[in-house]
Amino acid sequence: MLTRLDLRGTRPTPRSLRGILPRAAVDVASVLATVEPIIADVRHRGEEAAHDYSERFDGVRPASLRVDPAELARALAALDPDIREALQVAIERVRKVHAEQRRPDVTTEVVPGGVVVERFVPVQRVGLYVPGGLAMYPSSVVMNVVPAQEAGVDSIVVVSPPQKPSALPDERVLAACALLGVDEVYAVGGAQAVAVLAYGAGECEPVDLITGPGNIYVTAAKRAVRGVVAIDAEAGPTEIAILADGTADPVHVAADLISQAEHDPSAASVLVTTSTELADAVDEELARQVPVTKHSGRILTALTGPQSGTVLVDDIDAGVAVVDAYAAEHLEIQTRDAAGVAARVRNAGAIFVGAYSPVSLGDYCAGSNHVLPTGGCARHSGGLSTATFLRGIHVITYDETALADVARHVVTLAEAEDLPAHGQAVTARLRGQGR
Ligand code: HSO
Ligand code: ZN
Repeated sequence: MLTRLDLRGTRPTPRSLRGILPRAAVDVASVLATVEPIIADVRHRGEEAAHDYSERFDGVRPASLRVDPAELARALAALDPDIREALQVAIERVRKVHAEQRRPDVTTEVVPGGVVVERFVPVQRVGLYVPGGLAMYPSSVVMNVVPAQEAGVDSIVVVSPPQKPSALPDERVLAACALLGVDEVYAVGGAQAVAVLAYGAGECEPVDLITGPGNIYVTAAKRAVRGVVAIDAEAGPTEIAILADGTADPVHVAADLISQAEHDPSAASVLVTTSTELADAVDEELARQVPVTKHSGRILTALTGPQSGTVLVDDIDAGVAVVDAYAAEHLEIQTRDAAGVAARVRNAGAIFVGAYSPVSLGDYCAGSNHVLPTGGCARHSGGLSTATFLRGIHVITYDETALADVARHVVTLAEAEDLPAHGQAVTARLRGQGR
């Protein structure tokens, strides 16, 4: 079922690997021209424009942009008790991990009398995008809100597309907001939601940072407003790569490849293996499991698309080189000495180690975050964390002696850059001291 790329007997460089590995061609730039007028319109006409786009793209017109907090309470009261319990477990575990990511201030005495403190200060107001397209994502409410809360963000806003026929965001998304104590929720999705967050509209004041994944229009809109606000990352379709040897169980490998393909017809599932027997067995398993799973149509599209495939390698070292070049959003290691292999991987959004750590555990209840870099961005970025919502502010305090001791070096560097007034700002303080 999966297209096969046989790299055995070759020694591809990281650069050539980037060119030949399966990967979705996501062209965010190509939709910028579509989202820019939407953003401009919402910026100028505010709430009414947002409703117009909801009507056009979501097929419903919300009565108001802000969801009445009474609706949140109602959604929580109506939530299935099993879902509520599961969300509570997810929240507890995610909170446990993200609480430990808080960062104490760091004080460095550079010289006696010269101190630099790095103070970690939360962003004041953040907007969290929770998608609602092919699937509904109350779990993404947890993954965005908990790190923001643990960072100490004062003002947390959730936006999520209005659904038919209620014209409100999905019930479970509303309930998750209520469970987490978030009461500022707006019924808006797509590029228009990003515009509402960046510029403000109706009751919504502008935010300082927008996080959370969305479709290509949301991603393009985030790119368009970057600079006016900060964004976490540009999320593309979800990806799973599995590095496996002959010890892996093909039933599990197939199930995990299918699990992420379930998100989207353009999701990517990539198996990297040293074993042709495993590759064959996984193909057989896919042929058996896909037809009996609920969303078999989009799963089949994702698994047979050019973004998915099996890569055959000579040995685990070659496999590590392949997964490093691919830099998957989610990487599973299902090999002998999985922990040892995982320790050698440099590029991945999150690494799932051994037979009992499937990606879907991390999607919900491992305690780790599921908002992760896609499209190779794991080469330079990590996933959402408490640190995403913190800024390091350097606080510099030198006394007179400490300044005087380094003054001549400041003056020298200022003159080297032809910026003598920089030097004078130092010497003006030290005149008459014989220095
Ligand atoms: N795998 C998705 C997250 C998710 N899965 C939410 C299920 N619900 C991207 O990491
Ligand atoms: Zn998932």
